[in-house]
Amino acid sequence: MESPAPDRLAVAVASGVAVVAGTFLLTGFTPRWVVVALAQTVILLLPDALIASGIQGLGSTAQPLLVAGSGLLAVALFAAIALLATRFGRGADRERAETVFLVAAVQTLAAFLLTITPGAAVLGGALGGATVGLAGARATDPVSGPDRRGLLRSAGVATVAVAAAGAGPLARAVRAATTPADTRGDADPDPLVERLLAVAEERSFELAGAEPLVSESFYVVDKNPADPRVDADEWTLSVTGAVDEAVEVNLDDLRSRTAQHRFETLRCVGDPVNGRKMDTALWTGVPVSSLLAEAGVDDEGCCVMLRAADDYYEEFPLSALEDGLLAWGMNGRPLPRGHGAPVRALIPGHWGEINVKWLTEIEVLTEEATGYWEQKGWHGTGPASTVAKIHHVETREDGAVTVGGHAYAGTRGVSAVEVSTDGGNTWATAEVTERLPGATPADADPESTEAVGGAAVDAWRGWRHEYVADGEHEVVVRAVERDGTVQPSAETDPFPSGASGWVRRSVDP
Ligand SMILES: Nc1nc2c(c(=O)[nH]1)N[C@H]1C(S)=C(S)[C@@H](COP(=O)(O)O)O[C@H]1N2
Ligand SMILES: [Mo]
Repeated sequence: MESPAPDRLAVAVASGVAVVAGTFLLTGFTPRWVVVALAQTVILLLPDALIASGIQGLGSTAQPLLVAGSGLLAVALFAAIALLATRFGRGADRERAETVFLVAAVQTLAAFLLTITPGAAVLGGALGGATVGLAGARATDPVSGPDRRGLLRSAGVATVAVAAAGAGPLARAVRAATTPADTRGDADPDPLVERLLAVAEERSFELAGAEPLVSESFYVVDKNPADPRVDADEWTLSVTGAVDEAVEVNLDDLRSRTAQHRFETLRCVGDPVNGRKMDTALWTGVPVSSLLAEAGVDDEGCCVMLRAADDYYEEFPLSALEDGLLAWGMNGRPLPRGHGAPVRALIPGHWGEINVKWLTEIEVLTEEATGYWEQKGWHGTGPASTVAKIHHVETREDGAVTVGGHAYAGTRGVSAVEVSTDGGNTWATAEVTERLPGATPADADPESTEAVGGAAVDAWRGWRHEYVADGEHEVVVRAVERDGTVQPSAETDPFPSGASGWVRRSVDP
C-alpha cells in the first residue's frame, strides 16, 4: 500500500510550494513573506565582508538572485517537513488525518518562527497540509487501491490551484520589483511642482544614454530583499536622546509645517566612477531643523543616529542633519515605497547611505557610534566626492562627435566641466546646463519669477562637448568645484569610501 518514494517526494514538493504560495497570499512581496525572511536570514549569516561588496556594489543584481535562491530553499525546507511528517502517518484514514494535521502544524510553526506573522503562517501550513491530504487520499483510495498517477495528479492539481491563486499578487509583486518607479508627473498636479519640473526639463541637454536633469529612472539601493511596507496612517517619527524634550510627530503633523521643494542629487558610495547609482529628483518635505528646534538639542549633542522601519541605522554629524529635509514627496508624487515611503531623510552633499528611507527615529548622541554599512567596512557617512561621468557618445557622419553626461560635487557645487580629447594632455571647457532652481517654499506663487529663483546647492549639472574626430580619441572628463578645485585624478575603487578619479573613454567614430 505504500507509495514509492518519487511520489512521496512529489507530494512533499507540492506541499512546500503550497506553503510558499499560501503565505505570499497574505504577505505579498514584503519582509513578512517566508522567502524574504529566509533571504534576510541568509544575509545575517553571511560574513560582513561579503555583504559589504555584495549589496552596495552589485545591489540590483545580487538581490533578485538571493530572493530566487531563497525561494528554492523555502520550498525545500517545507517539503522536507512534509516528507518527515508523512513518514509517521501511512495507512489507515485516522492516521492519515493525523499526518495532514502534523504536516500543517509543523509547517505553520516553521513559517511562524521565520516570519512572526501568524495569519500567513497558518494559511501556508493549512495549504501545505491540505496538499498532502489531497494527494494521500487519492493514493490510498480503498476502491481504486494505490494509484500513483492519481497521486501525482492530485499533487499537480493542488500545486496548480495554489499557483493560480497566487499568480495575480505574484505578477503584481514581480512587476513592482522589476519596473523602475516612474516618479515623474502627477495625477493631481501641483502647479508649482509642474513649473519647477518644466524648468528642469528646459535646462536639460537632450543626450541619448544620459538622464535628463530630473532622472526618469532613479536608482534604488538598500539592504532589503523586499522593502518594508509602512502604513502612512500609523507612521510616526520621534526625536530622542540628548534633547530637552523628546518629540513624536505623525505625517499630518509634518505636512502641516511649511514645506519646500528641493532639487537634490543622491549618489551611492558603491557607485563606480562612471556608474549609474547617481540620480536627481525634486523632493518635497520639511527641513529637519524645524523638528530639532522643537526638541531642543543639548549642547553636548555631536551626532545623530537615524533609524528606520527596516532596522537600518546610520550615524553621522548633527551638523549635516541640520541642513536635511524630511521628504514625503518625489517629483510631485508621494514618495514611492522603494524610495522610503512615507518619509525619508535627505542630507545635502552626503553619500546616499545616510539618506535614510522609511525613517522612524532621530536619536541625538553625545558620542560617535557605528552605522549599518560602517559595521560592514564601508566609510560612507561623509560628503560625496566629486565626479564627472560620460554617459553619452554620439558620432555623426561628418566626423563630429558629441560626448556628454553629468557632473556632481555635493554642496561644493560644479562650476565647470573640462574635457580632454587627447588622453588628458590638453583641456577644453565643456558646455554645462544652467543650475537647477534653489529650494522653493511650497506656498510660493507658481507664476512669480522668485518661484524659480536661486540655484540648487546640491544638484548635479549636465555637460556636453563636441569635437571633430580624425580617428580614435581618448576622451577624459573632470569637474571643477565652485572654489576652483579641480577634481582629483587619483583612482580608487568604490569600497570602502567611494570611487574617485577621472572617467576616460576611448571613442572611435
Ligand atoms: N532604511 C534604509 N535607508 C537607506 C538604505 C537602507 O538600506 N535602508 N540604503 C541607503 C543607501 S546605501 C543609499 S545609496 C540610498 C539610496 O536611496 P534610493 O534607493 O532612494 O536611491 O538609500 C539609503 N537609505
Ligand atoms: Mo549607498
